[in-house]
Amino acid sequence: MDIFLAPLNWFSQNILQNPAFFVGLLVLIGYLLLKKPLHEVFAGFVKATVGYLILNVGAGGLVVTFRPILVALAQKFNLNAAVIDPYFGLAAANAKLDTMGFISVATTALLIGFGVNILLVALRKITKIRTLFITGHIMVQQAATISVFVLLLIPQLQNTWGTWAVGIICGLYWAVSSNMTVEATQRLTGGAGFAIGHQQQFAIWFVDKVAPYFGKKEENLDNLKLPSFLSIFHDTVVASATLMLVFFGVILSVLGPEIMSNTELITNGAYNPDKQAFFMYVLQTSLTFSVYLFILMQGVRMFVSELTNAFQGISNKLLPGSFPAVDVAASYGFGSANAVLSGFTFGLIGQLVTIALLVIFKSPILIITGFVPVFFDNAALAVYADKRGGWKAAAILSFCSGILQVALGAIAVGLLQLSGGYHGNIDLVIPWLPFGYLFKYLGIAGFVLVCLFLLVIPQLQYRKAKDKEAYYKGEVQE
Ligand code: ASC
Repeated sequence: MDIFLAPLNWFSQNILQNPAFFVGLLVLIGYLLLKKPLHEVFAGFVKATVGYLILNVGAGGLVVTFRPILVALAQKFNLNAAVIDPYFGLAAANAKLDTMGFISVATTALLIGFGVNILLVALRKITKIRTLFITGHIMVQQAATISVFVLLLIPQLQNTWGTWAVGIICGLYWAVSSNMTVEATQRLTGGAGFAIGHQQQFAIWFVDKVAPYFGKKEENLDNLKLPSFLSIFHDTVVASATLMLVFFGVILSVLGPEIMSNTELITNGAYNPDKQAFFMYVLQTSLTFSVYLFILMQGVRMFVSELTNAFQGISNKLLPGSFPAVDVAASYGFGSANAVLSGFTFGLIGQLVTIALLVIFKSPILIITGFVPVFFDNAALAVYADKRGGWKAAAILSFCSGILQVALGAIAVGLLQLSGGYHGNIDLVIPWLPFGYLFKYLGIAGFVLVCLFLLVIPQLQYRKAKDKEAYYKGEVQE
């Protein structure tokens, strides 16, 4: 058994859970299949891997710098609350699985899920699935949260079958949800040949469908007529720096030098009173947001263009008609320049209003804004919404998403009896919260029902497509 398991575990740890190398490997294989000269294969591998590593620097910088600041707010006001953020969610889910005696389920389920996804693509003539979810760090987080959903809420599965059940449902969710983003993403990117495999695929599908009802696509953020002095905000660096100066400027000033110099709390970029004036520290930290955002977009550009070209090799020869489902940040460069920031802003307002309501109505479970969902989810939803329904759709839909993330996040914390945090990304409340209730009240029947529901979705997508050839090619059909 070990002979099979050892290479699989090696692959899982070194490649699958490290998407930079996974994407690099896909580019390498893709270019080899396209019979490119070896030096071009090598260059493609390097550019894709380095591009993804740059994306990691940007996304990682944003996450490690700004997450602790939001969490410190809770400390300052003595709030004992759950942080809705996938990294906190991962810790909370692992703690839960540990007390239940199932800590190793998620890693095995990850591999099973990936296998299920490949199988579903291979059988695409029957399953209608076109997408392979390759965002490993997200799969790790989701496998842990989904393990809690399945094992806690369906006690009959608290045995070896449970690992298979978690793996199967993870694989189904990865394949089906990313498949739902093909049309929206192709429309957004003008046919760049990738889909989204992250934490908001159901929401992207939904936003793409409803955005036209909220406004006109011509009235998008790029076309927004701003008075001449405000037009400087069409530049992402200027806009993000100014917004963050106001937003984090206020937060950092409220937190004050004492908390910000506590290195246990502020693990990255803590304030050092001996080296800098506090005002300058606030200025620098706020502007750092623009730095990381800029880096992130740069990395995305690099790896997306390589992956898009190389994946043609894979989708022509290896897994015909397949699309890679990648990190949602890949979509940011294709929208209006300021959609990302407007999604973050309106999502944040939605979250803060809802948190205030939880406090006012004395909810037994309080929620703290987590950086990852409020930024990455809502930014993406605004990018897609703006493309289809202009700035009004972007604002309204990201605001609604902020409300749902908090309100339903609180319910999920209660349902899963988690302490300290919940995953919090929009897909992990809808559809996962309703899935959870089906598990809880119908047990194994609920599990089967959810699997069938997931299997039916691509069938409906296929049935709706007027041109079946175009469906497999991911061509946009109006
Ligand atoms: C997540 C998560 C991250 C970011 C990153 C965005 O959900 O866990 O680290 O979003 O993937 O590019």
